[in-house]
Amino acid sequence: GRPTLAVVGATGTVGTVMCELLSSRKDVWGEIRLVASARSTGRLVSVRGEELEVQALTPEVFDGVDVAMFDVPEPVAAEWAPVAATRGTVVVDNSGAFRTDRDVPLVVPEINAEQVRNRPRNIIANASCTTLTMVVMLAPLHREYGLRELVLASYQAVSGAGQAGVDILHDQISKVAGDRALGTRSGNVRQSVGDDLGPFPAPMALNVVPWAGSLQDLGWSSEELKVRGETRKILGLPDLKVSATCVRVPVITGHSIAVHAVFASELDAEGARQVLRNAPSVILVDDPASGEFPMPIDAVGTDPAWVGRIRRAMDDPRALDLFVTGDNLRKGAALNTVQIAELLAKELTPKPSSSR
Ligand code: 2RA
Repeated sequence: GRPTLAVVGATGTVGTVMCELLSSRKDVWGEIRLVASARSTGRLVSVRGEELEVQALTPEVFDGVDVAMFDVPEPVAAEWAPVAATRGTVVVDNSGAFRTDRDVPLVVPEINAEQVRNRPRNIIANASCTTLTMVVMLAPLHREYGLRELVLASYQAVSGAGQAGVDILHDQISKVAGDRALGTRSGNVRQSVGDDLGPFPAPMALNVVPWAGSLQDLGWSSEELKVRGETRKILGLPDLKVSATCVRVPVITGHSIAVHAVFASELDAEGARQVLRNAPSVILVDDPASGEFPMPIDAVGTDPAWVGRIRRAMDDPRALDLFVTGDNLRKGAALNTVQIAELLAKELTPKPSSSR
């Protein structure tokens, strides 16, 4: 029969998108089990048209499970993914717990699907949403022109910080609405939104905050180091030069990234567009004359990376400047995890015996 799937973290922002995606792929899985923290057990979630009851996270919940998709906080994944893996479940983990582990592949099906088989720990890692938004369009350009260096700035949606991020932005927008004086004098936005900043270090409404994640060495944020490390691992470029600045912006869902990419060989914008036209999971939206740009309000809820503003760098014929936007909850997290799980399902589903 078909493999059994568990969704661990089924009631979170990403878990909810996972359940939606599973409902549009009917004939892949047999039993689906929804698992979440104690406060969510007993809740009913509709998947594939049936109401499933959310179960508590216990070792036994993995008995008989072939594949488990995890979207839980890093410490929870670090503790529970090995528990599932030792019970014979292949874990696809969305957290950062295992991404840098040499024995754990970091898989993007459009780029390195073959890495799914290289899983000595029975754990496969999913990259962070910022990296996934960018790397799907970078890989085909790298294959064609040989990527050497990246300089990027991200414009990250608040849903990357979960429901709390979305809620605080809505609350702050309602507080600042209508007051035309706000943002015209230092401090008056802070005054208007008050002390509750939710998961962010500063007010999000009418602002941009040049920070995501936690403080690491030499002033870098965890988000910026993740983008660098994950991009190197996925593309197999351990010496790739990457300089990232990750910025949080008042957008609900849809991460965007301005990219300056330096290649080994000379290229031009039309050549790059041609490569991207033929790339999987990428759509070109690049017609400034008609006001067509990749933007989160259009990309949200869709699967591909939206790429535009493609131009050759003015001062380097081997460099390209462009802008990419993608849904950070979908391809940035849930969809890529579902795609990896489906590669596993194909491997685990017994082939129909060829009738003689
Ligand atoms: C963020 N990339 O946007 C991180 C985790 N989703 O906050």
